[in-house]
Amino acid sequence: MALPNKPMGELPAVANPEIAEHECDVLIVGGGMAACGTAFEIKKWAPADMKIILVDKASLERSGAVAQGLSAINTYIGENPIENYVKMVRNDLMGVIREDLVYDLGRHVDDSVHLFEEWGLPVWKIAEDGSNLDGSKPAPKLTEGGKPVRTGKWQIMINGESYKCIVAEPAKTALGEENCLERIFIVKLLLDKNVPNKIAGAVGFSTRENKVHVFTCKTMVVACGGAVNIFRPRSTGEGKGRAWYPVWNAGSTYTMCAQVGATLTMMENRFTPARFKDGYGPVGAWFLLFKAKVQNGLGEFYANSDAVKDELGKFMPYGASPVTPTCLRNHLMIEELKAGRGPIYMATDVALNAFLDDARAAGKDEKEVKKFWKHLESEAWEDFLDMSVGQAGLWAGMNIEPENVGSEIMPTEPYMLGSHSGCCGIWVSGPEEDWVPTIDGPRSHQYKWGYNRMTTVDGLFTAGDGVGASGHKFSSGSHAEGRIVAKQMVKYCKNNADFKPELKQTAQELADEIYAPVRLYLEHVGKSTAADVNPNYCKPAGLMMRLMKATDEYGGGVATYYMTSGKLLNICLDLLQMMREDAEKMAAGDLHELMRAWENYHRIWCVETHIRHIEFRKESRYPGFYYRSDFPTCDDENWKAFVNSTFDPETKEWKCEKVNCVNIIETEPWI
Ligand code: SFD
Ligand code: AMP
Repeated sequence: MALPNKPMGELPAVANPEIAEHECDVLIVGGGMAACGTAFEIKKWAPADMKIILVDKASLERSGAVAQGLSAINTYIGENPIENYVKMVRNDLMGVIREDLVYDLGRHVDDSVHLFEEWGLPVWKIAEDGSNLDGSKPAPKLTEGGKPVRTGKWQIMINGESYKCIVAEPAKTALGEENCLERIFIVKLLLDKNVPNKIAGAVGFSTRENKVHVFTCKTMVVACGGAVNIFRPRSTGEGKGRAWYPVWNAGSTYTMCAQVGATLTMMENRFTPARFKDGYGPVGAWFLLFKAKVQNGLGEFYANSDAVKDELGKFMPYGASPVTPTCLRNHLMIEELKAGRGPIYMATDVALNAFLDDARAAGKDEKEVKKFWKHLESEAWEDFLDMSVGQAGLWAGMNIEPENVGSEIMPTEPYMLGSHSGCCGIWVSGPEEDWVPTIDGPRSHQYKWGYNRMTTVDGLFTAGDGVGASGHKFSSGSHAEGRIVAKQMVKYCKNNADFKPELKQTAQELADEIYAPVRLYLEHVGKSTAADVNPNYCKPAGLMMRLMKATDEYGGGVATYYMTSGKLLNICLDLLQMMREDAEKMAAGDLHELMRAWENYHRIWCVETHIRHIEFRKESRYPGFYYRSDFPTCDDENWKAFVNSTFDPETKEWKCEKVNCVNIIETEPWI
């Protein structure tokens, strides 16, 4: 249950918080799309006496990436063969994906979309005469044969400002409000005291009262989204806080699972999205629905030139595919910018006027054309208003009329995620079915070990941004994956009915650890005149800037046009190592700052895995997302493979390894 917002200001932290202990069978960590999927689904399979708790850092109704809403559902298979979905994902992610996971997702995702519509999400439909009904006019549902407005082959348009509220409500209702604990930030996962490599609980703290929460459970799903603010954002100073992905997701999923020994995969992958400059507005609908093209500063539509074909030819076979992979589209843009032919515009003016010309050519009179234009204009604005309000504000503030001028687009700072157009994450078991390859060796090499979406740690599951090597799930796929996990966790619980989880540390020891930054602050705050400047501690805000400087300059951030090298990466790793040591000296005066402190720990860890993986992979697999100057090409002969890494919680050592990537779906023809 949500605690009310603070009356005024931040709540000062105290040295000795209250401690609450909770016992349950299933713990759902996170409250985003994936976690809501799990919460909604699980009661269908669980016996009535199975105790299930969900714990979210924020409030379910508006937490996670979908907080502001979305204007499209990017994965709806519909009339397409699932095999083609796998091919699209494989091509966009430069050949290296877990096809079993992607196929499995493809066969379940539409069911979640149908539920969203049933719960009240307006899906845009096409009328009998081919016109666009938006989401506001009566039309048959998708399950009744209603035809969605497709932007691309896989995406459908929605009126999605309230998307997250619509998805959260049935999740909460299914689980029971009393079982949804909100405003609790989970700091770390806890292994069982007696059985090696088995999950037994988690610990976190309330961001609304001085209270530490300790959970014991038989099984758990961690779905805390991706990692934001790990690189210096383009919006600094007065624009700080504006980012594309949700600022409050701090890499908790990857860090917390890695720390208990879960194998990670493809952590070298990142998503560097091209977005409308400064407002981070989405580009997909503009490219796909409005057929807008990119134009350089010289007014050239560079994307179809011969020079571009030659450039793409360097990245075969991916450069030759009918839909250029997202990273290579970025690469082309970066080449233009580096050659001084910036800025890059989304030619909104050309696209919108072409629609009007088409309407006139189709015999519409000027009154009809005007009406058509009004409709088109409102669709264009709604694309932003539904999911990126700041961009609409920026357009208004800059006097931008999209029909008269183009808008700048720009590759942003990098993000780590596994559900959008990226694929970093955790190595999980695929479905226990014959078509999924059986591979000998440790779990970190296998494709299946009993429970679909279970990590290499017993009882620990993940979904959404958490599952690696399986991108392009988006909001709908993340929800569907959460539902897959729900059923598996119930099965796991039943099969482990006798397991009595026991923690290694006492609740008091855990509380001491979580509140250490508060105690450091209270001990030393009086020793200088300003609470933020003190020889005995550092503050989270300063440490975050230090992290961003290191990754930006050495890890291939915007400062170097995403270029790095073995030499630079090793400098970055040294800096991160020192930062980890100094992070022990972070001090927190209030609960908000305590959250910032622990978010920083999560970010430092998570970005360290990213840098380690890029260093290990001796090639540039995703040109346009990052480059290695010492290995500038995409080398399929040696590196069409996963990079997996595992941290040993006992020895504290990291191991990186190359793991075979198996094709399950035929590789040709392209779709
Ligand atoms: O325009 C802790 N996404 C899009 N998906 C689509 O289907 N269509 C779009 O139009 C999409 N686009 C888009 C998207 C996202 C964003 C931010 C924008 C635009 C601006 C992607 C989806 O939103 C995304 O794939 C899913 O939401 C991923 O789901 P999931 O469950 O993996 O993550 P989440 O929803 O962010 O939820 C995370 C939850 O974890 C909580 N949390 N809880 C406890 N302890 C901790 N330590 C925690 N840390 C985090 C969060 O509060 C949250 O509840 S477009 O770009 O293409
Ligand atoms: P975006 O707004 O960039 O997040 O994209 C939304 C959806 O459209 C995702 O499924 C993207 O893969 C897809 N997309 C965006 N731009 C293009 C493009 N130029 N060509 C093909 N697909 C695109």
